[in-house]
Amino acid sequence: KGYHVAVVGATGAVGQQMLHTLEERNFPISKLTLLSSERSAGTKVTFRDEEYIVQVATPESFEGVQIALFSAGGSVSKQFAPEAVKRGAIVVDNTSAYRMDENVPLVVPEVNEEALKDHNGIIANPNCSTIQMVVALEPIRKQYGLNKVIVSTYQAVSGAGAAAISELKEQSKAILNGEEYTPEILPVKGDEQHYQIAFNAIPQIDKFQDNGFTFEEMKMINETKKIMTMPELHVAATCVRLPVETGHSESVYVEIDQHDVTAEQVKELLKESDGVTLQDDPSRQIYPMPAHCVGKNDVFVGRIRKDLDRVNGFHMWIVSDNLLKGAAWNSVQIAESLVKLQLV
Ligand code: 11C
Repeated sequence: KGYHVAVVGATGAVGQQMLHTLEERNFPISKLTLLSSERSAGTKVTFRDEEYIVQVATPESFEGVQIALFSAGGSVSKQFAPEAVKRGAIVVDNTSAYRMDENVPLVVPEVNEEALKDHNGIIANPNCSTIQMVVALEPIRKQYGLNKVIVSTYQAVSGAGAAAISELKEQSKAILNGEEYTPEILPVKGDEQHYQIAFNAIPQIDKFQDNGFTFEEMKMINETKKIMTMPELHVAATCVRLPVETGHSESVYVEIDQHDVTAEQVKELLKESDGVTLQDDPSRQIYPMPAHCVGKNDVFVGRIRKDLDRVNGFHMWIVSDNLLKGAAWNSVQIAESLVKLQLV
């Protein structure tokens, strides 16, 4: 017994992690269809010891598919997700194409699994930096109430895809060898200016919006409000790219509704929370770091401390593998929830 599953974008950084996660979780699959854009079609991929050839996605590719995991860019999702739904599939879309559509649930299972019940064929997987933050914020909101979130991110280049990883590696080598290197990809492929990422920090992820925030920052703001069903929540974000290959980090300041909570209580709460691993012991220099969270599904939280001036303010440091909980694992987890809730 199993499901006919399609992975769209099977050769990409996230697509590869999706296949790995489906294997690791032993997801019930009776048939697997691997799809991509024309550029990557024909690539051979091994899954559960069987070799598959990745096919070009067409509307007909989705005949008989029950669950389709999309991660091939927004335009591919716009073109093919409705075709998949028309043919009876449930789509879990890892792009930003449908996230703010009011008919599309935006789901992080630890936070709003129940929202899956309202799906109309498409379920959106949030942005990586949003997912890891809300996994840590939701237990705090439930226990103490939450009214303000200010976040600064320290994001890895793999969030910008495989080409950005190569750019970081090639550039680092060139600079260490004293050679010239012209940046071509970061911060944003289509933008006019490109800047060195090796040995640098770039305070721009995705394109600037008219309000002075970048699109990545607006994703964190709008998606957090939608996932937590808190349109009134005060959220602000500054997103920064660092020369880290994988693993996004975030410095998060929150204000809760209650005034008598201690940092120890917040630590105890997060220690018991689903999907969270607490790594917080300054006396032994224990705190999360991206290099240590790569390959792990959890969200790691540490450096929890009370603000010195605001009785309801707390600071914390949140780290997770952006390709796993930020993308592939959250998508597969949604698929597992669909099975558990008998929605597929
Ligand atoms: C980054 N967060 O790190 C982005 C990547 O909307 O799914 C994820 C883009 C998205 O560059």
